[in-house]
Amino acid sequence: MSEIELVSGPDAPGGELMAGVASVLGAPAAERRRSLRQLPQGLALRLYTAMARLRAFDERAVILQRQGTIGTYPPYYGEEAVQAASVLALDDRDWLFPTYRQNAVATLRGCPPESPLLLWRGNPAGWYDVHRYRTAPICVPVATNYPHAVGAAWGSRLRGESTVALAFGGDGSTSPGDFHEACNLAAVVVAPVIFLVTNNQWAISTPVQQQTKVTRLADKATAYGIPGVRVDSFDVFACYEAVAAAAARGRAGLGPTLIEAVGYRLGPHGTADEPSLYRDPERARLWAGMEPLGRAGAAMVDAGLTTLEALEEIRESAVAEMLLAGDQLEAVPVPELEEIADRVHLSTPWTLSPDHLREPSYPRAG
Ligand SMILES: Cc1ncc(C[n+]2csc(CCOP(=O)(O)OP(=O)(O)O)c2C)c(N)n1
Ligand SMILES: [Mg+2]
Repeated sequence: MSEIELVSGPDAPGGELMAGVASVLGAPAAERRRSLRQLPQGLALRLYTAMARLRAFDERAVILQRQGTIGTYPPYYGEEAVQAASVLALDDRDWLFPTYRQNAVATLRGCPPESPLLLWRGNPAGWYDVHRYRTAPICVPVATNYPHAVGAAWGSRLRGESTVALAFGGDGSTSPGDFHEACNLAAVVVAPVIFLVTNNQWAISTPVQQQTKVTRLADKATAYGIPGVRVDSFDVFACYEAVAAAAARGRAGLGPTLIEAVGYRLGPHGTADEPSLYRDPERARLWAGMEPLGRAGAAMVDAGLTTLEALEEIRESAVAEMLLAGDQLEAVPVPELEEIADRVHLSTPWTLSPDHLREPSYPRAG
């Protein structure tokens, strides 16, 4: 397995930012092999498969966006490890609160991939059953999903259940008040919640150094009296350990954990974004060596857990699944006008009534 290329600068792989973060794949070869061989039977392949499926979804979604089949799309290339590890380290009864960046996590719990794709197509048929998959609707307003997760976790504790809730977010999401209020409340009510912050160093075009004066986002946990841990976001095995430990804390009645998954946004913010306008493409190229699927696969083969051919088969079947999902989108009927507001209000206000929406004077695009 090739070693990660070291570049200078505090925000580079191998630089200050990554110093001391929990890592399995970054350990010396003998230790890394030992750790992988000690994993529960089949876990490495399950993690790899989940990452491969997320990767195939993401790649297909970008193609569908370019073809005009879906509208805008926020790619998560490079963040598959955090997402796959989170889902697999939790029980299926635990709640997930994704943002736009983790828009396909419900597919790892059986939700058809067409659902999130239809959502990006603007078709309400893409609203999956949140109770069935224990996955909240993807959240676009930054940080508002943190208090939602605290509510779900607190509620489960009050009912005497053992479920935990995990909310995803980014470096930028640690600035708004919702994040701080959620951390504080969760600590005070001992809510079994995990705040999983992926520090990809960018909030659209704002670098993390301009976002906050805290170098290690996990340090923000100190202000609320909760543990803050740091983990390599490109290392699916380290992410798995971190989430499993945080979930165990929550279930043991010890309350919330903040996990900072440290990495770099390898792609654009969204399909309408052009990062070369505001950051050095060379830097992204250097971080690309940390890409989690290839990195995990190489280490698994090196440890004798699997073969390159077996991994290729996993990737091919994930791609085939996604081709099928993408092909079905255009056949899904466009819903009736009134369905658009169906799940927004308990009772639909007159401003969104079918009669009003069909008024010739109603403002329309174009
Ligand atoms: C409350 C709110 N303010 C601003 C925006 C516009 N916006 C969308 S994504 C984003 C950046 C978020 O960055 P980060 O939290 O680091 O997550 P990432 O996109 O890197 O996953 C912003 C400012 C928004 N969606 N919601
Ligand atoms: Mg970010």
